[in-house]
Amino acid sequence: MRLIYLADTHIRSGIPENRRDEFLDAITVKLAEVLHLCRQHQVDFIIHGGDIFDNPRPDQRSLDLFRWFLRELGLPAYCVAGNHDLIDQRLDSLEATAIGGLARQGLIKLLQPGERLCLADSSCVLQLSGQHFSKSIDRQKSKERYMVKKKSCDVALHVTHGMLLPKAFSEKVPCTLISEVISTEADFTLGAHAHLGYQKVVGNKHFLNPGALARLTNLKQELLRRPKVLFMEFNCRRTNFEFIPLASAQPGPDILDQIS
Ligand SMILES: [Mn+2]
Repeated sequence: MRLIYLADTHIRSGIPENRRDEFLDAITVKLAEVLHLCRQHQVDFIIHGGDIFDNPRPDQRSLDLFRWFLRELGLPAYCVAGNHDLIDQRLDSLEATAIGGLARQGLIKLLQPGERLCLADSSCVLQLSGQHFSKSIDRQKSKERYMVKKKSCDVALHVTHGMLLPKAFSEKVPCTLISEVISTEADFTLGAHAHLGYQKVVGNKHFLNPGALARLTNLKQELLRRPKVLFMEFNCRRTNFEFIPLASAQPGPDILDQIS
C-alpha cells in the first residue's frame, strides 16, 4: 500500500504579500508534479493535511485548480480541514465551506473526528484517522485530539491539523509538543499547520510533517526551504517513508521578498 501526503497548499488566485511570482501558476506546477509523483510511485491514495485553500470559500480559479487536480489524480483523497479551510476557524462551519462541498460531491473524503477507517490490501491493513483544526486543539490539557487507539491493524496513521511541534517556537502561540502525545498508539502521526515541517522519531513512533507546499512568509527558513511531499509505503514486513523535495519549486530568494 502506497500513499503520498501533502499539506498546506493554500490555493488562492491572489498573490500573497511576500511573494513576487504568480502564486496560482506556481501552485499549479507543484500540483502537476505531485500528480507525476503519484503515478511514478503508483500510490493507492493521497492524504491532504489541510489548508487546501487559503480561504474557506475560494474563488472559481482556485476551486477549478483543485478540482482539476482531483480529476487527474483519479484516486481517493483523504483530507482534514485546516484553519484556513474553515469560516472564522470554526469547525461547525465545515458544511458551508468549499471543502465541505467537495466532500458532499464525493470528490474528497473528510476524516471525521473519532472515525477510524480500515484500508486493507493483500500486503497491509492500515488504520486511518484524522483531526481537523479546531480552536481548542492545542489548548486541551488532555491533548486527546492527537491521540488514537490502534485496533486490529498493522499500521495506524493519524493526520492532524494543529500546532504539533518538536519544540515550542513562541510563548504566544499555543502548541502541542510531541513529547506530550507520545502515548498515542498511532505508529505515524502526520502533521500540518506548522509550515516549516519536521521529522521526529521517538521509539517506534514517527511524527512527520513535510511542511507546507506553499511558502507564504519571508522567514529566513522559508527562503532556504524546498517544499516537499511525503511518500509512504506499507507492507507486512516493513514500512518505508521518504520526503520528496519538489523539483518544480523555485528557490526561495527568487519568489519571496527578502527583508533588507
Ligand atoms: Mn497553513
